[in-house]
Amino acid sequence: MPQMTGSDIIVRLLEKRGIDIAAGIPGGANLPLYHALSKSKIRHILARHEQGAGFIAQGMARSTGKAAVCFGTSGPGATNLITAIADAKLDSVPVVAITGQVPTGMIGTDAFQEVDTYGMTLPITKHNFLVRKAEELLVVIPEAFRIAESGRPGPVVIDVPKDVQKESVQVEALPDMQAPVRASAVLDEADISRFHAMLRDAQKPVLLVGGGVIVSDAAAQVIALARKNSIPVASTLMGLGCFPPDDPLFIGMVGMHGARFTNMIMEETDLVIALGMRFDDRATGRVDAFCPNASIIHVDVDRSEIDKIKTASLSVIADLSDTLDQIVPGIEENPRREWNTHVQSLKQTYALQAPEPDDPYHPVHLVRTISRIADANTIYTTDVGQHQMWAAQWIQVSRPRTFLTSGGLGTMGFGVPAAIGAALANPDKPVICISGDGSFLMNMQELATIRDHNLNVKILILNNGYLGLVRQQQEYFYEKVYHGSQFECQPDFAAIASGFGIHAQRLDDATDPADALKKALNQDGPVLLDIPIHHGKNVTPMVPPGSANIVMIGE
Ligand SMILES: Cc1ncc(C[n+]2csc(CCOP(=O)(O)OP(=O)(O)O)c2C)c(N)n1
Ligand SMILES: [Mg+2]
Repeated sequence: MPQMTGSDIIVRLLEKRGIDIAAGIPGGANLPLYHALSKSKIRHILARHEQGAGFIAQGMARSTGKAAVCFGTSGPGATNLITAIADAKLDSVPVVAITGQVPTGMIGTDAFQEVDTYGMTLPITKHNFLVRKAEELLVVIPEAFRIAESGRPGPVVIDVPKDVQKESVQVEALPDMQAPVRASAVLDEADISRFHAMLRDAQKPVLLVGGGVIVSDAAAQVIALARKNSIPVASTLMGLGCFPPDDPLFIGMVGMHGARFTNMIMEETDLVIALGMRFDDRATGRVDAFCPNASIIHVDVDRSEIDKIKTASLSVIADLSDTLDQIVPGIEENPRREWNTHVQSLKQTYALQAPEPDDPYHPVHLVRTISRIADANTIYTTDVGQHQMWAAQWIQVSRPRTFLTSGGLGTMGFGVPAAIGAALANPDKPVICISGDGSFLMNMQELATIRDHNLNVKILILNNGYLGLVRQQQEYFYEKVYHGSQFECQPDFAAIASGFGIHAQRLDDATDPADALKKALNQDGPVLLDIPIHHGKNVTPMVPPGSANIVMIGE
């Protein structure tokens, strides 16, 4: 019966769980854990800020679907992780954050670097633990992974006091790591018939897919359902990638920055089949005016989402992939000629407008060029702002888990570290981070991490000298008073990246951006391009916050 310390138990169980990469930063309160890690095969990625470590874990988790791990010390280490944890909660990402805590005897004394990590993370985690004894880790670590990955995934925090990390206990045998529990369900025959009947009776059905389709690996079933019954498919921001964008049935992203035709079709539809989506306000606009003519079938693994925002006529609380396996076989083939002809004509008349081709530095042209020339296996990450919305509108995302974006929390600073995580977990795939000049500055210290591991990450900054999405709202809704949204100093991003040892270039009028993009994407290793764009370009159309989606301004 070997003696093991709490730290050894953590590390051995992480290894048993198949964790081979984990990001973090050490400090006084997690040094015993780091000492144990030094003897492990787990590849430690030294981030330069714990928020970076949290988003690196997210990049791994979002691109693979498997829970990923990050570490932080007590106090500021834990507070720095908070934003990434909250972000994972809102986008249902399985992250296990292991934080150091002051020794148990000092908890509650305002000890050096003490914060109540458990209390602070209670509302932003799926579950959290404060471990009091080393032997508890034998239960807590497997539980944390099971919870993070089961049903609707989410972040779990394990706060481990320093004395617990050091405590030595007899361990008979390490526990098995349990597989995540799928919320599989055998559907009620009555529900299946009701689903079929509602679809049969509908004249203008639409499938509305969200991030849950990706989480549940249900893209293939969604495609089968849509094609069998010729149902147009709209997506939320988080659902992008689960339906092929070039399929005529695809009608794009709904909501605040959706195309006109998409929101118009949602206005007309008489049946919304909402799959793994939660009626977020950026998708619905004014809720009572969202799909005003439609009945709703809502399938979601999380009971608390049902009837939370929109009341469903039929709801199924179960894993989507499982549900569709039972629903699709009984779906009738139906060409729905009239509805689809109408949808196509709206699509033609009210599609997103690409600007005239005279300005190659127009952000829409740039994003379309990136999408056209990038390798088909590319994983994209974005930051938050106009560039994110142009990316969502114009990048042809054709596979699940290849468009990683901070949807629910909308966190500037997400893009670069998430790209690192994606690159670490997918060494065979190119990674492109589309960022903005504001967002980039929020986690650019992770350029050092990129350099450490020579990651194949291309960072493309659409540089408008502004907090552009804020500027756009001020232009439309705040009397064109641009208070606090214009940057006075224009950092030399290429010089900064070079300072980190990363190949970089600032494009200018003399450079053909398509050429420069091609060269950058074909180059081995990390590259940063600082791409000037005109500050006055807006993301259109736009639904004014709080308005019905049918009220769209801009082209
Ligand atoms: C951490 C954080 N702070 C503030 C905001 C509010 N916000 C949303 S978009 C945006 C502007 C982002 O600027 P930039 O990265 O340059 O992107 P752009 O809109 O110019 O493309 C701001 C400040 C946010 N989303 N996240
Ligand atoms: Mg900007």
